[in-house]
Amino acid sequence: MAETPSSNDIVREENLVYIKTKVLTDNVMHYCPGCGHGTTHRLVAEVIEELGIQSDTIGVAPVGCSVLMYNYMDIDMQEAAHGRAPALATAIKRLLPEKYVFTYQGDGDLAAIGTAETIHACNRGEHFTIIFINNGIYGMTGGQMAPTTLPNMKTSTSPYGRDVKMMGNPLKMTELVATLPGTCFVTRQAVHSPANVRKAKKAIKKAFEYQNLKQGISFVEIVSNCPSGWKMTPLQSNEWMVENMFPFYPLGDIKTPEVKPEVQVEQKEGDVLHDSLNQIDTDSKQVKY
Ligand SMILES: Cc1ncc(C[n+]2csc(CCOP(=O)(O)OP(=O)(O)O)c2C)c(N)n1
Ligand code: SF4
Ligand SMILES: [Mg+2]
Repeated sequence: MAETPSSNDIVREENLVYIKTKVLTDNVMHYCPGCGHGTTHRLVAEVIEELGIQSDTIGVAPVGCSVLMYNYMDIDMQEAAHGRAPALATAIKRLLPEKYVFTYQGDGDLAAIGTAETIHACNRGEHFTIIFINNGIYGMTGGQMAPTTLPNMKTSTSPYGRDVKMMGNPLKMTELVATLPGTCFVTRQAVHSPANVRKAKKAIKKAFEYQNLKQGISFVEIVSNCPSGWKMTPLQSNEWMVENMFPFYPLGDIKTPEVKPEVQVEQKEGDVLHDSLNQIDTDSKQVKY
């Protein structure tokens, strides 16, 4: 009878299919099982590693479930007061324009308390990236209704469902910022399936690369789940998200930049970042407003 292989037979370099990026620390993330925050952190970290910008990137963490993001990313990060991340990122990018600067914000942070900061930073055309995690709820504080909560969606403060007559309509921040002249790349992605994870990573990478164009904010919404706040298993929450969130928040690019020859980055030999920037597909249709 053949011997059962031991773990030493299997755990070998040639059998490796995945290595955790060194831009993520070894700290165990506190997120609930199945939550999209963890996957999105990984994608941001992988993009930073692939672009070779670990020591040139400064992130701004929000208030919300991802408040401790700086514990998980091995890069310089700053914590902002609730909703104020775009204001802080503005200061950082203006003082250190050679750095890659991003904010990472939930929907309560970005679309409720930080609406003004978000809209004004996008309208001014600051040159940083916003990663926006839209799970339609205030996850951290117990699942209260957010501006992004869907019509009829039950939350702890709308237990009979969001009645739009009384509670107002959900706010589509991503479509809204796309109308502003200060945004250059606006896209909506998700991370619930391998195919979507790949697309989301590509979008995050482009968003970082577009900072070099100096044409304004690059804005990536990730439609995400909150299994705990939605009171579902991770699997149920992903199915619910596909059935209910995606029709209201459709995935795809909303605005892509026109790459003008005069702002194209000068190519340096062996420069991975600039190589990939100049390969960016600029044929995608630009939405005009
Ligand atoms: C000025 C202020 N108001 C309210 C709070 C309470 N608070 C902390 S996190 C949060 C909601 C976060 O929701 P979201 O941004 O959607 O992040 P999620 O937890 O869903 O990822 C609120 C209201 C606070 N910390 N500061
Ligand atoms: S409460 Fe929701 S958003 Fe927060 S970690 Fe848990 S699943 Fe994620
Ligand atoms: Mg939220």
